[in-house]
Amino acid sequence: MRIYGDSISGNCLKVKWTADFLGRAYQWIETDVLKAETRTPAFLALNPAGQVPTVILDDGRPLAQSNAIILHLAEGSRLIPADAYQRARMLEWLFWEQYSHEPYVAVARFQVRYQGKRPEALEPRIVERGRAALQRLEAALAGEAFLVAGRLTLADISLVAYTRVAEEGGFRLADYPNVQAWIARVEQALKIAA
Ligand SMILES: N[C@@H](CCC(=O)N[C@@H](CS)C(=O)NCC(=O)O)C(=O)O
Repeated sequence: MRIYGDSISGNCLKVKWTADFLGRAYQWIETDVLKAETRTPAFLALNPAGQVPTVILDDGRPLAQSNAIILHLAEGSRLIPADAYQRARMLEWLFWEQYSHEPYVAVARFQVRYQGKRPEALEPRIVERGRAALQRLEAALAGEAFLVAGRLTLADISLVAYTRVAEEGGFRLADYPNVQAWIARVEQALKIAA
């Protein structure tokens, strides 16, 4: 499998961590978003949306969208609950991540860390919704080690990607102690450096 990804992107790291956790062989092709390497004719032929992560499976078929990719890689593994309700709860988090978390927490981080914006200059709506997303995680993790079924699933991998670097977007993780403890647990389970 070939993974086209940018190492600064949480969406791309979700794919790398899932492949590493499951012991899947892959070739990582660093694709620099800041240099518009996702917008070249060659890349657009792989993914017309012009975005990483994009993978080319061993049989040559392409697949994009981080959460779709990790679902495909983890099919049949312990990262997806066998129980239908728990699996649906995991999917609930994955859809929420893309609509209510990533657009605020990741966008704030991109603007501050990579576009040089001061956190005070961020659009208030981004900050408010980012904080609301972190607060929702904080509440969900009260008394829980992981988001679903009491163990590591794709919900944790997807949501930890941008949550663990939220401070780069001006958010204060110290305000969310359950989230901080969960980040450490997920990083340990995935064997990724804190
Ligand atoms: N919803 C997509 C988002 C993908 C995305 O926004 N990728 C960014 C990097 S994090 C990108 O490729 N941006 C480059 C561009 O749009 O040209 C996913 O989860 O994979």
